[in-house]
Amino acid sequence: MRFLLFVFLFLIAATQLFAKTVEVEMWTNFNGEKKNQRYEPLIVSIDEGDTVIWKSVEKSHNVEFMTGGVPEGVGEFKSKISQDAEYTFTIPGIYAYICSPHKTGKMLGFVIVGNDKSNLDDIKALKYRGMSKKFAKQLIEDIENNY
Ligand SMILES: [Cu+2]
Repeated sequence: MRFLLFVFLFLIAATQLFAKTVEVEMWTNFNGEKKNQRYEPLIVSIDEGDTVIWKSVEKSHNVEFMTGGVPEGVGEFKSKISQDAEYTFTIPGIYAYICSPHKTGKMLGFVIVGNDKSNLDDIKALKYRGMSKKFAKQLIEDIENNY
């Protein structure tokens, strides 16, 4: 019995210990191309408890969770423009986020937490505007097929 308790406590500690931090870059001229505003990478797959840091590599970008584009129970998140942002993901599911000033372009990204794609239909039903519509479709296909 004491051994089981030990194993249990060890597993809890291990979860904390092995929590990862993943970086996503916010670019204005990605790949040296002018006005190629986007996140890199576009999709990240992480475990519960992991943290994403969005690096303000080039100015004028931020991170904002899309309304209805996050798992149930997740609150709003909107970071300051031109600053690094950080968020620890504790609830599994797919998160869709945009850059507030450039949401009609390609500044759209996804985080998949805990290999959980159960809210994929919600993600598909979101209103993506302008150029991001086609781009979102490609990324969602990628999520469906490769994650
Ligand atoms: Cu932007």
